[in-house]
Amino acid sequence: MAKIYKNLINGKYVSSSSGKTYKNLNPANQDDIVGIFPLSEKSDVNKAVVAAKKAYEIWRKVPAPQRGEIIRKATDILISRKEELAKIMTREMGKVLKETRGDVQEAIDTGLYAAGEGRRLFSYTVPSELKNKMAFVFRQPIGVWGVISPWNFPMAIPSWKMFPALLCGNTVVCKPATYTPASAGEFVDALAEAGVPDGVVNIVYGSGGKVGEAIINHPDISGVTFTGSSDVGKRIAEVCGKTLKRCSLELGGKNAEIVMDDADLDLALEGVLWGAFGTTGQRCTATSRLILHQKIHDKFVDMLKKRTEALKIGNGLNEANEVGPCVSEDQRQTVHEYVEIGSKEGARLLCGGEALTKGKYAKGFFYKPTIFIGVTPEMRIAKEEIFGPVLSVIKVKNLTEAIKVLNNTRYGLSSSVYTKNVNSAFRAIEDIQAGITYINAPTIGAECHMPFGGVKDTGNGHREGGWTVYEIFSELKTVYVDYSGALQKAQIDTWD
Ligand code: UN1
Repeated sequence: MAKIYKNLINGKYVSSSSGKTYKNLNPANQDDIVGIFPLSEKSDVNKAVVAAKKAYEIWRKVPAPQRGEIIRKATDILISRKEELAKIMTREMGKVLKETRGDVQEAIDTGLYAAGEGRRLFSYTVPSELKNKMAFVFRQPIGVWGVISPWNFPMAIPSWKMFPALLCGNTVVCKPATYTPASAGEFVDALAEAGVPDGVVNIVYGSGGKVGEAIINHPDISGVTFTGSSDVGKRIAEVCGKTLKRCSLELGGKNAEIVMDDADLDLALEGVLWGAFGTTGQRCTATSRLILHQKIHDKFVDMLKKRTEALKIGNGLNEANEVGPCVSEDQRQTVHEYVEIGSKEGARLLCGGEALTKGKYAKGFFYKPTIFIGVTPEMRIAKEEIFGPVLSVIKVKNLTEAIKVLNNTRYGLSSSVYTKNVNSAFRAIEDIQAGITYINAPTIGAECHMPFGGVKDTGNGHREGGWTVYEIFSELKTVYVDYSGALQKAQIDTWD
């Protein structure tokens, strides 16, 4: 029997107002029903926002260390349920167990950091320009946040957003991706079980068109945090811009790995396999382009082909498999469309390029890991985000050209350079337009206590993760305390 999930509104588990539901199916096996979820509408969002607004008045007054303590308890619950949660996630999203364990672990790490942040939330105390006067700044919450999260990191990303938002004293209304509602649901359950007061965390399941739109347009939502495509991000920014809502966006990527002629090729090979085909290429940090120095190009391509063709594809619940399915038939079709585009553009298919539809693959959305060689920087497969197991290989003459090619996209999230030359490494660090640069490591694998985000169309300047995410979810209050007993005029009076 599939588990029946309900919206969590004001501490109560409730059906959608229409009573409608939808089934969440396993992308590796469409016979497996992961859960049944409410298909909600605007009226459900309205109820959740009323609850969150009311709860905000209580929650914002709870001292941050105590908010942190509840977050720590929720994290303990995630720790104790890690294996079970990873299995649910593999069933609903498709990525292999090793990776879904990592996803839950990322939520755990984020929770532990947030719990500790309850005793920090540092700000500034600075000298005043006048005598007998103190000046300091502290952090306050903002209000009710709409949290709209993607399907590729079904628990990690909701945790990146909700743990810090809550720690700062905000309340939230969360809409998880329709493909992966269970992981977010389990995450919210852990918070409820840990003792978050009613209404502080609400979850409303349903489509972006109905639930997402209702959230971003609601006048009592003070901020929206979204991870997903740049096109949807632009729409959200537009709506938030009209009412001056806070808005943090984590959007697309077209990340590249550069391999120089002096690189450790075996190491670079492991990096590109993991970066390009881990999570079936469905990460915003995925290695989608491989920029090879001409001297090692042919050798590296041979090495890569051999290993890529040997990757084990299949249901992620089987520990032997390395690459799971695409999340949906739509996603698989998008991948295939890009493969057709690449072929038409004149790139050469090195391997893959087709869906796996027979035998043990028949009930899922599997696609062969695919590599194009002979890609030129102007081709669409070199510039557009595909979000699937497709790697475009571009040959270059030197580092200058490699960096130029790497920067030739509207995105700028992650990047990677394999070289043993320290000068090349530092030049690349300085000149690559991306929020994250790895040296001798793949484009994926960001650690949750470090700032995460990108430049150009990858976002709107915010950084999740680490200490920087607390900037997103808090407002600064500047305070002057004048204890001189006299009127002192800044900029006019002097110290004597
Ligand atoms: C994403 O793909 O949206 O660095 C996030 C990584 C992960 C997070 C990816 N820790 O690949």
